[in-house]
Amino acid sequence: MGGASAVTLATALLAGVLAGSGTSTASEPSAGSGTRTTGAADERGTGSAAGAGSAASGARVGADQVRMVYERFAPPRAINPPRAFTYDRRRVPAGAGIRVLQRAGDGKTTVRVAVHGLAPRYRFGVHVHTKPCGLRPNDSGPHYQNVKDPKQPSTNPRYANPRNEVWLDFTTDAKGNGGAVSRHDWTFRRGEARSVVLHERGTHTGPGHAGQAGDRLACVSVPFAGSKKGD
Ligand SMILES: [Cu+2]
Repeated sequence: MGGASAVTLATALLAGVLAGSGTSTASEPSAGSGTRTTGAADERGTGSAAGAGSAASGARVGADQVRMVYERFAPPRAINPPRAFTYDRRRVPAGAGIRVLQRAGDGKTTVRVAVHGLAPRYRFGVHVHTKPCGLRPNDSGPHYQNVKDPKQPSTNPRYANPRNEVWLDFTTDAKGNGGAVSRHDWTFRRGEARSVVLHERGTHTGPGHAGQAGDRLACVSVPFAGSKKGD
């Protein structure tokens, strides 16, 4: 199948974005140059591209489950809604791109996010949320927590911390590229991790407002693989 090679390519692309510097790799579709023709093949290569600039795929590589999503942000619209919403076109312009790659297996989860075309030199708070994106910024629900805080919304650092939640805060470079990676020794409960949300500032860690990061600027729906049964 083409899945494994597509995933390998995606990893290489992410590495290119994450490397960050002013030079974009030849294979990265649009991080630097503004042209996006060269990268078309990698999107199509998954065999499940849903249209220009939009792709999602799932695969198994060895014992690991892999999910990969690439989307371009678009403003909310009720008819034919996008999978990636921007609620703030100043900091997340329409047409900016986001790629999310998840690997899960052996009781561990790795999530990588890479973006291009966002506001330059800007600190975004970024987390995995429990519901898909929607027309309203809050549709994506609360943060995914491995151990759920009985008190919601959760602002207790015992629960709202980057070990119990998936935080992917990053600061964009001068070109608006950025990315982050998280690793956890647990896996998602199936169907309970559904999106990645970009917030207006880096994530707080102190008591009373831990996990908070200001307004939700943008959101991409991701059907994260989960191997753990729900509670
Ligand atoms: Cu969040």
